[in-house]
Amino acid sequence: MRQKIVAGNWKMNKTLDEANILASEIKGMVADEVKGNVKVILCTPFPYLLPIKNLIGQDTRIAVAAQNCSEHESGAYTGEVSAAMLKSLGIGYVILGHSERRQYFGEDGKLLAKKVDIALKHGLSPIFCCGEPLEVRESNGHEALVKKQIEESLFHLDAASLQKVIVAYEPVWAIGTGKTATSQQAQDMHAVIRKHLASKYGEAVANEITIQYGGSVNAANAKELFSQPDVDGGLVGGASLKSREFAEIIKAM
Ligand code: G2H
Repeated sequence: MRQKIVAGNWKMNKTLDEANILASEIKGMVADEVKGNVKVILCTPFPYLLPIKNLIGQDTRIAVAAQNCSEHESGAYTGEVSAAMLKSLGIGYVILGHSERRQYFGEDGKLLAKKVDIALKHGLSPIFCCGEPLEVRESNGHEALVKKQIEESLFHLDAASLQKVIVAYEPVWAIGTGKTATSQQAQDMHAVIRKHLASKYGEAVANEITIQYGGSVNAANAKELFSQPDVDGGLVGGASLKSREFAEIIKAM
């Protein structure tokens, strides 16, 4: 059975004190709620990775993830954080290719392929984001664009490496806008992504890949989204900053 994942992408929010409170509330609330095959991942800003990881302790149902890493191994790259550094903290996951990184930091498919490689080299599982902007959806180019994003950054991997990748489909028009894709729109795209992965890696491999939906997931729409057969969880932004709502989303999984 596929791993289900509910990840909270905190983006650039919270002070350390606020982050500690949020993580301990989530830890307390989800303790009895997380079902057997569901993993909760807290994607925190870099400075909070270690404190939040320590706060979570031995609870294997909750993991901590970074929101980005450098494409370089090490060296004179002021302000950057390497995959090796993350691994040395005991971090197991890293978000790569979030649309905000693509949009504000000019990250493209070629660069993301390098980041995917270096993350995997150091034993991190990439949470690889893909998704189309509004004008592409409106001109019906969404399937082609998302397939291209996947080809550019993942299709060079062998099957064993791909199996370590989590895919997050996040339509850009639904991010932080309060506009969610309908559960049918999400399901349709997730099925397209899985089929595309199957065309390269075969159905058995594609069927094992976790595909999360992201874009204005909240306590009210999570159940309907997560009930879709190819939606294996959520990458949650704004609603993951409120412990009670995030716990409701986890319960909906
Ligand atoms: C999409 C999502 C989290 P939000 O960016 O990755 O954010 O739920 O606020 O739309």
